[in-house]
Amino acid sequence: MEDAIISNEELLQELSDAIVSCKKDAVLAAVEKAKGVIEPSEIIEKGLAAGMNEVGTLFERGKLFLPHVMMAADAMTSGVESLKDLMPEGAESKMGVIVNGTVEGDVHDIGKSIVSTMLQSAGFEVHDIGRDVPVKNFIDKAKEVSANMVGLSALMTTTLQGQKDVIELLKEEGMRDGVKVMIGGAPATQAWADKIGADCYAENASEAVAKAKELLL
Ligand code: B12
Repeated sequence: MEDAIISNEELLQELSDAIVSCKKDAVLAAVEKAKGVIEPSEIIEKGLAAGMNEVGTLFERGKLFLPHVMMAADAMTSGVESLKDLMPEGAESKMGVIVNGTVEGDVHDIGKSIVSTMLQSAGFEVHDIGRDVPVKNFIDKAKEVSANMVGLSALMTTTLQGQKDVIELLKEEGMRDGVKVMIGGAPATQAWADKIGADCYAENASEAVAKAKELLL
């Protein structure tokens, strides 16, 4: 029993180290090894995302440079992609319709995509509208698919304002009562969510799933 725990920890460490190495092959090999042993959501959050956070720290300290970060990001995306066939498709009867995207001016989409994948496999109908998404597109898509919730990701202090702008436009369009708003991304906080009148803030993808269930079920 203890062996299994240790070996899972080692696998998670290997996943994280592979991301830090910025090598796609190493990441895909580590994912292959972990498949079937560890839950896909855990591989993503406790292995790959943990590695990406480490990359962020090394970048901030000047130990890694932007090309490394781009390679790590690319490897991360491939790693998550290779797990998609293992993630449940989602329930037959949809638990709610969610439009999710990264706000205008912000191209960071790794975390947002993880959140979309996890919400989808939890049974929500998710429309991921990408990154650098103009405010109006969130509203248009929410109308088109009769969304119950909009998810807004922002990874830079300079783009956090975009989350507020979407909420304001939802109000202007008279849609705010019918559409919950969930915000996330490294610089977002519960205090910011309260300030801009979002319904909730989630720190990571598992929390996003739990909070979406709380608000929509
Ligand atoms: C990878 C990365 C990139 C990649 C992005 C690739 C991609 N496809 O996403 C590239 C290289 C392209 C990039 C570019 C830039 N980046 Co950059 N980048 C990062 C880095 C290192 C990691 C981000 C990441 O993917 N983390 C891993 C994921 C899994 O975590 P996450 O995104 O936080 O997501 C989790 C949670 O936040 C949450 N979540 C996320 N979204 C959502 C949404 C909802 C609805 C919910 C509920 C939850 C949720 O759940 C996720 C899963 O657990 C961060 C550093 C950091 N510490 O964050 C800098 C960082 C965000 N970048 C930064 C900057 C400045 C830039 C650039 C301007 C270039 C530069 N000079 O460095 C450009 C931005 C261009 C633009 N206009 O957007 C700064 C932002 C500073 C600030 N102002 O706040 C950071 C903080 C680095 C730094 N300290 O300088 N970057």
